[in-house]
Amino acid sequence: MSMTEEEKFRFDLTGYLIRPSILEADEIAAIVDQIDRIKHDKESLPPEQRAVPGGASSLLIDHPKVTDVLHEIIGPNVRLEGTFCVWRSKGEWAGDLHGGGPQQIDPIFGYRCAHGRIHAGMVRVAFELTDVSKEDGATHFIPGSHKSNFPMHPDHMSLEPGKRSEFLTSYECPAGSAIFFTENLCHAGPHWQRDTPRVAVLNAYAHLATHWHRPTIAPEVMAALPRQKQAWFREPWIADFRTAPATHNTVERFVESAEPTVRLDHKP
Ligand SMILES: O=C(O)CCC(=O)C(=O)O
Ligand SMILES: [Fe+2]
Repeated sequence: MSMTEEEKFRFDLTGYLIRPSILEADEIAAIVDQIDRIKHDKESLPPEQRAVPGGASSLLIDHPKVTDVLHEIIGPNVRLEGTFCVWRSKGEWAGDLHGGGPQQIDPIFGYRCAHGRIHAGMVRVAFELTDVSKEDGATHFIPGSHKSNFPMHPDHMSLEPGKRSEFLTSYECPAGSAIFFTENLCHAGPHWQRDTPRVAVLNAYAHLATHWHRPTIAPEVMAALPRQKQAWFREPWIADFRTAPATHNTVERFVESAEPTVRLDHKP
């Protein structure tokens, strides 16, 4: 299932896109259980499942209904370069509005569309693992701000009730939905409003040639992933010119090699 023309139009116009209900009920339950244990009872999990993207959540690395969108809006060569999970209780939040405007997160991670193709530098995918309503306080967006020609105006940067931009919006979706957004879109993770927690996994994908987040995945988590999933964390390079013709850093080449993923032994 590739991206429809309507989905492309929508993503380009607004900077985000929802694919509802891409996960099955048993998949959702397994990932929710894993995140519950990660946050509240880590020791009950084997070491390789004590963080995303290990264990049940590894399903999300390369879910086909996500990868086909990424290949359309980033390009054929994509890496997964950062991931985290949330168990957000009422009143907790991730932060203020950020991104948006002409400067973009950095030009190399910028949002472009040329000759009918979208080239988004960095794309976040939020996997919502509970039903979400617009009032709950999931990720909020200023639609269109990813290609705004003027810097974000202070009048549109508040999350305070009564002071919010008329353009600020969020989404409603069933559990198991994926929300894609370019990191250049002005967005925020506001205070969670619901009595039951927001349970979600947020992955950041980027072009194979770039690297924004320093890798922080635990080596034991990475080592336990199948080679095909490890390939999403391969080193950020395109071509090796020591061979003729040049060797390209494809998934197939990585899978057949004994090469490690990106270095993971950094201390903060
Ligand atoms: O937690 C959220 O809802 C948004 C977090 C955020 O800013 C991001 O994922 O880039
Ligand atoms: Fe963000």
